Amino acid sequence: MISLLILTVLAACAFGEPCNSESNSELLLSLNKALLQTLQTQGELPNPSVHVGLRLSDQHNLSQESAHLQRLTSQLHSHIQSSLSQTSPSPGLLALYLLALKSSCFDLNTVTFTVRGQTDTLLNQLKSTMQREKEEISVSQHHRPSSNYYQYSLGVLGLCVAGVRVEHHVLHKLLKAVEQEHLEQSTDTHAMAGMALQCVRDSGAHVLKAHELSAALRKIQQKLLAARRPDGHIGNQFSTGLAVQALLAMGYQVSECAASMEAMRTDAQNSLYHNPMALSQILPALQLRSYVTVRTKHCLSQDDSLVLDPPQPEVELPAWPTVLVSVSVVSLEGAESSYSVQVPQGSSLLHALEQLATGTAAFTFEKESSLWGLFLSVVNGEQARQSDRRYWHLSANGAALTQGISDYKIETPQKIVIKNTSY
Ligand code: B12
Ligand SMILES: *[C@@H]1O[C@H](CO)[C@@H](O)[C@H](O)[C@H]1NC(C)=O
Repeated sequence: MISLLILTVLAACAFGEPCNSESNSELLLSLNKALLQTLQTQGELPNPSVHVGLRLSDQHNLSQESAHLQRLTSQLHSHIQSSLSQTSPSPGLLALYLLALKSSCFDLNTVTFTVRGQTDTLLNQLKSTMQREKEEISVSQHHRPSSNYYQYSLGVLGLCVAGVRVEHHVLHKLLKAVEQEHLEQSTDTHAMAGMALQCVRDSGAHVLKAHELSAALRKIQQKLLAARRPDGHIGNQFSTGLAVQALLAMGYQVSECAASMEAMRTDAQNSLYHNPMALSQILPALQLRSYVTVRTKHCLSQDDSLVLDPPQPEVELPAWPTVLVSVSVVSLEGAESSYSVQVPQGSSLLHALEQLATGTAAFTFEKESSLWGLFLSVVNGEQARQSDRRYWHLSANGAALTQGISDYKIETPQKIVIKNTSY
């Protein structure tokens, strides 16, 4: 007994103070400020996920949040408006927009789009997009929506937090997909599906489906718990936030000192979460909160104390030594082309690819912007298209990258493989 006690004390000393609430709140404050700071450097489009992250936080800067809300209802709104009249709209983006508005207690009934002379509310647009996605699942060979199950789940969550009863068949398709394991083998997707289904259950709108709902939720919880890694992450560093959010929403006890929470705090201390999307998904989890709470969010007596730190003076970086990066491109037919390039240590993969394209006529690439940053879409003139369920998969020394081309940094000599892959 005594030796056990000594061991425990020794272990606590060896790992430092494992869960210090004072330094935790300091870390939360700095992440909250970092997320607010991203509003300053946003690209052309305001990011609805960032808005949700800010709104679910304890501390606020209300004037900056309302200025951002304004940008969402003008710039993001017109972006979605034009996508509605051209391509099939992304249910995930519609839902994120809705979540952002709802998290600011904005009156959803006043939000409308006019497509080919027809005016309809955001809610109705999301409903009809989900109907189309539901039909796509029925007819598609692999039982998949035309977007993905992550977005399908976001769509269900969006309708649910808006207080709309999710159409029976739309819900049923998600329940079936969970049961028959048609969801992508992704922790993020299971987490989002879990939040969507938990929201539906909390809203009490589908009493007839209670059994199926419980079974699906149990299965998702099992999947999330099975994805826990020895280092505390659930899935990888960028899915842990959503996974913790989902577990919390499902009523699973996640304590302040849980391994998953410690893992995210360690990542944050190592400045891993500078991507605004990553920050926006992690921050609610670190405050033991989930997207499902948007459904019952009130905007009364809010804190208004968050002030940005003065900008840090730019530090002159020393000239880094260069490292050799070899890049192999594997085309659709399986043909491999290899190149190499020297870049300063710490360069992004994007920078390496740009250097390569400048020096090597045979290598070209194109990128598209998304909420996560730049997505590599075309290499050597070959497009890996989402409509064909293909993409350019990235790996370094045989391990899949967990970041995209603009975030991934080259620290050591390595072999990057860019492979046209189906999913
Ligand atoms: C579905 C999905 C994919 C699909 C997207 C196509 C589709 N229609 O299904 C595919 C399989 C193509 C994909 C690819 C990759 N993905 Co992905 N993906 C997701 C997932 C599960 C959902 C995205 C979504 O639909 N969001 C909803 C809509 C509304 O938001 P959106 O931003 O407009 O969505 C688009 C972009 O997110 C884009 N996209 C998807 N993944 C990535 C990754 C990066 C780095 C970028 C810039 C864009 C991007 O595709 C979405 C649909 O068009 C997220 C999970 C999450 N937590 O967000 C991971 C996620 C975004 N992906 C991730 C990664 C790492 C990748 C890859 C780099 C993996 C690799 N080793 O190659 C590649 C991208 C490589 C490239 N060519 O640039 C990470 C990003 C982490 C980070 N810090 O950047 C996430 C968070 C998963 C994770 N936990 O690791 N992905
Ligand atoms: C909100 O942020 C702005 C810009 O950093 C700052 O000037 C303002 O004082 C902040 N508001 C509050 C209430 O702290």
